[in-house]
Parts: sequence; structure tokens; C-alpha cells
Amino acid sequence: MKTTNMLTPLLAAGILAISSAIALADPGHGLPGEPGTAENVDRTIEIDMTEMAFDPDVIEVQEDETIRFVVTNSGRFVHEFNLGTRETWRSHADEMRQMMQSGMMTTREIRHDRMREADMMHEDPNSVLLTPGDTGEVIWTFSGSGEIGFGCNVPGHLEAGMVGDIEIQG
Ligand SMILES: [Cu+2]
Repeated sequence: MKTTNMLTPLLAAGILAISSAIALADPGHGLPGEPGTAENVDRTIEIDMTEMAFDPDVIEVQEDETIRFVVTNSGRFVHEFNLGTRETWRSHADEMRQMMQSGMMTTREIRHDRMREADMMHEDPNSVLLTPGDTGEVIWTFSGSGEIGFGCNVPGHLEAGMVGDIEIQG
């Protein structure tokens, strides 16, 4: 078992290196829009996370609008607000599964020290991972059309319905 414990973080770091390279080439992760800045915020939307839902779970935004999502975890488990698509979530979910397997997070806790050691800090501009009671934010400028929504990639949560829609009004 010792070999597995040593290999998993290495494997995870490798995967992160690949996704960081993609992120550098495309700061918007191929999503409609790009990370926004605080000085450009047009509107703040508060989102509450519980087991297993977002409230609200449908959001309308205008094209070129910059939204500050203020996300609170009011649940009992770790939850994530992640702007993306079914496709981006699928690959991110594997990362999360590995983080759990290697002890970087549990269902109720995030071990920031272990994540840092494995170079797996979650600082993507399109997502925030929160322990119960915590609040975080994501600022995003929406542009163009295309599929985008928000989901929680903690293993099992998306499948349990922890997902929301964003409609971009042109
Ligand atoms: Cu969740």
C-alpha cells in the first residue's frame, strides 16, 4: 500500500501540470467568457450550496456582463462551485476523486496543507471549493454563446443533482 500512497500525489501533480498548461493557453478554459476583475463587476449574485443543490439553480446573465458570484456553503459537506460544462466537469471530477483517495480532502474537510504539498491547490478562476460554513467568490465575464453552467465536482454530488444552468442573453 505504501507504493500507492506515494504514487497517487505524483500522478495527481502530473495531471495538474497538464491542466495548468491548458489553462495558460486558454484562460477561459474554452468556456464562453473569461475570468473577470473586481473593478469590472456589473452585478453580484449570491448562491447557496447545500446537500445536494444550488440555490438559485438557474441564472440569467447578459452578454458581456461581469458577475461576482458570492458562494456560501450552508451544507454539512465540502462543496464546489465550478463554472463549466459536462465535459470540463468530467475531467475535473477525476482530479477530485484522486484528492479524496490521497487524503487531500474528506467529505467534510479540505486539507490545504496536503493540497499544497501535492501542488493541487484549487485556485482556478472558474471555481471555488468550500468547507461547511465558508464563503468564496468567482468573478466571470460572460461573452458569446455556448453551453455553460455550474456544478459541484465532489464525487457523487453532480450525479445527485448538484448542478445549475446559466443562460446568456444575447
Ligand atoms: Cu457538492
